[in-house]
Amino acid sequence: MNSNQYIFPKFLVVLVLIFLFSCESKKNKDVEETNKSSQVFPQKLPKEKPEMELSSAINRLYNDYSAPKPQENELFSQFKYTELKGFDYNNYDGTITRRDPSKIIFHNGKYYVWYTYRNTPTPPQGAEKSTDKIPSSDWDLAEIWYATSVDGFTWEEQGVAIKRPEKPLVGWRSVTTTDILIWKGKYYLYYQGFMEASGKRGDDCPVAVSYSDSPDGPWTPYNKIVIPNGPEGSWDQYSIHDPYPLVHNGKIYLYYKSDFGEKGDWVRMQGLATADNPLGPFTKHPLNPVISSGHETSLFPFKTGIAALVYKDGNEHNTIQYAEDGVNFEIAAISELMPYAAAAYIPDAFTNTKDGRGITWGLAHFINVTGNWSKFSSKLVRFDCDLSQDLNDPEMKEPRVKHKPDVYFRQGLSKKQKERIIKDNSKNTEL
Ligand code: AAL
Repeated sequence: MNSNQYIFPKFLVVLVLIFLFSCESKKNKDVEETNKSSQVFPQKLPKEKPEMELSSAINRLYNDYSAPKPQENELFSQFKYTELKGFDYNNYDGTITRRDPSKIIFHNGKYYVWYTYRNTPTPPQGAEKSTDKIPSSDWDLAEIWYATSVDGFTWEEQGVAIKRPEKPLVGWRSVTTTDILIWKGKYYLYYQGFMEASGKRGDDCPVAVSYSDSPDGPWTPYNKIVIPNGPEGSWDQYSIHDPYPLVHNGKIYLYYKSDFGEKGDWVRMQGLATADNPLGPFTKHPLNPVISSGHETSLFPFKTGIAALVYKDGNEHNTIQYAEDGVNFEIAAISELMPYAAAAYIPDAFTNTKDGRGITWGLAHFINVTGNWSKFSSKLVRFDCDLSQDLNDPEMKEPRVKHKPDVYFRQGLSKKQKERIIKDNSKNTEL
């Protein structure tokens, strides 16, 4: 037989083998597909994503959350609240307010917190009635005060940190809603610097900064706008609120909120501005806004990324979010009764950590404490949670917040809603 005759049968054998193999692998694939589609979701919730066809909800369960159960989701927590001792509010008559606390730092054996402090002869009266003595809003004609504590429950008010400067310096009308940065051993307080009474057009202001060698001051004002409002027509054209600095990737990551849209129907979202120097220049991130919801958003380093407490406004209110890059945030957990203006004690807020340990407590505020709009004032409170790699508190990981019936009944129908229901009933005709 010549060599060609040898090649031909070999070639044929190879062809047959390829054919048989492809049939076998198709059969296996078909079997696998059949198995996948015929598999039923198991009785014991798998810890890892199962190899089977899954609905979008179950895909999301394994793709979006750190664990398929909230009890094991390290970015889920309940929030517990405690009254603070050491602050007087004139019986909540509306003349004294403390609100929008800063992150908490620990220095020389004491916790420090800074906050908006208003002490005016009257409660807020709205922009039209406001004067240089009468506040337009709860945070108008305010200063930045501070307090210290050895246990985080009882506080000793130390007095003013940042006064309102003389007109026309930034913040002459009101300095509010501050947050702290520690950078290369110096202390920086960023705050909203109002140049007119809040509410005239909107809650319009830029951000200013003062600095000190000690958390007890004295504080030197930079007396320039450090985070400017955006250009005409941009989302952050009018307000740069809630300045919130962290250190991440070796830079200052200053998150902030802006109110935009129409008065009375504000949209609120969060932006990011970064800098290598606390006094700027700050560069706003090209993807701003980076969080679609939230208000006074609190953030903290978590593992290699940044986590955010997002509540109050927007589609994604009542969520805890996470961004590996500190920019592209995804929902990591859903919670309720989240702290307003949460300002946590974050030991690694400024350490440029690559393994953020998370948070277990901080201060927040309750606004309009009495519910009487003619006596509007706010108070500082403490919250506790378990959003920490170093704590395992199962009570905090219980998804059900147990409310007594009166909590539900207090969310009763309004007069308008009752009238609508009565009207709807009258439309029913006898069948
Ligand atoms: C707060 C913050 C800012 C706003 C006002 C006072 O919750 O968002 O500080 O300007 O409300």
